[in-house]
Amino acid sequence: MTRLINNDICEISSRLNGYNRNLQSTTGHSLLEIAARAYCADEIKLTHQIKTFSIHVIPVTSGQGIIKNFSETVCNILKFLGFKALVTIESDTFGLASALEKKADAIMMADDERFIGVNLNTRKVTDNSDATGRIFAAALSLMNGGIRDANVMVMGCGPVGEGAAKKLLGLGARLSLYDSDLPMAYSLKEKLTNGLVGQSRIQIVDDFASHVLKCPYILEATPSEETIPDELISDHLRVSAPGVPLGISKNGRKILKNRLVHDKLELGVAAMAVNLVLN
Ligand code: PYL
Repeated sequence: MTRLINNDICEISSRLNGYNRNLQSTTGHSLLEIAARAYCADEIKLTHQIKTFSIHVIPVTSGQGIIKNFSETVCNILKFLGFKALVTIESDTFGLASALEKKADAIMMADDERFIGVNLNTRKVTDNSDATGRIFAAALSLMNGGIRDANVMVMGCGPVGEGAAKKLLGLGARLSLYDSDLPMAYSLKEKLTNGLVGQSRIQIVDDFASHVLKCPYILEATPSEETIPDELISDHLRVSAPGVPLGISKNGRKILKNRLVHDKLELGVAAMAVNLVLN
C-alpha cells in the first residue's frame, strides 16, 4: 500500500464540494450515493442514521508516524457526509480510551499497514483496502448505468483489487485479472472461484497491452504510475482508479476527461463509514 504524503491530501478538505460536483457529473451520483450503492444500502434511511452516528478519528504515531492533515481530512470527509466526527486530541492509546469513554459509535485509525474503522456497538471492522475496492467498482458500474456481462479488467490483484473484483462479480461483470506479478492474479482467481462459483466469468491476462483493447472498462488498483499508456486509451474506455499514485499520465487524463474516477481518500473513507453504520 502506498503511504500518502501531506501533498496528496492537503487540499481535499477545502475542495469537497467541487469534488462532489465532479463525481456527480462523472457517475451521475454523489459521494454518499455511491457509497450507499457500494453496500446496497437505502440512501434515505442511511442519511437519517448518519446524522446521529459519531466517529472519532484517532491519530496513530507508530511506524513512520503521523501524516500531516490525514486525520483531519478523514474527519472532514465524514462531516461532509453528515456524520458527527472529530479527531481525538490525544493519539494512539489515549485517543482510543477517550473515544470509548465518550461513547463514540465508531473509531477510525491507520498505521502504515492498515486503515480500519470499528463500530464500537456491533464490533464490525471495516478495512480501507476492501472498502475502497468495492466503492470504486460501484463507481465504475454507475459510470455506465450498470456493468452486467461487461468485460472489466482488474489491474492489480492485491487487497484493493480483490475488494473491487468481489463487487464487480456481484454486479454481474466478467473479469480479466492482470497483475505484473502473475501469481497474484492466479491467487486472486482461486480466492474468487472457491466452489467454482464464477469460474467461467474470470480469466487471467498475462499480456495487458493486447488485451486492454478488448476491455471497455478498467479497474486500476496498482501502486504504480502510468500503468495505462496513453496510446492504449481508446475513445470508449472508462477507468475507475483507486490505485495511488494514479496509473494514468496527465495527457491520458485529458483524453479520458470524465471517463475517469480517481481520488486518494474520499471514496474509500465514505465506503468505510457507510459500512460501519450498516448492521
Ligand atoms: C489510507 C491510505 C490510502 C493509501 N495509503 C494509505 C496510507 O497512506 N496509509 C498510512 C496512513 C498513516 C496515518 C498516520 C496518522 O496520521 O495517523 N498513522
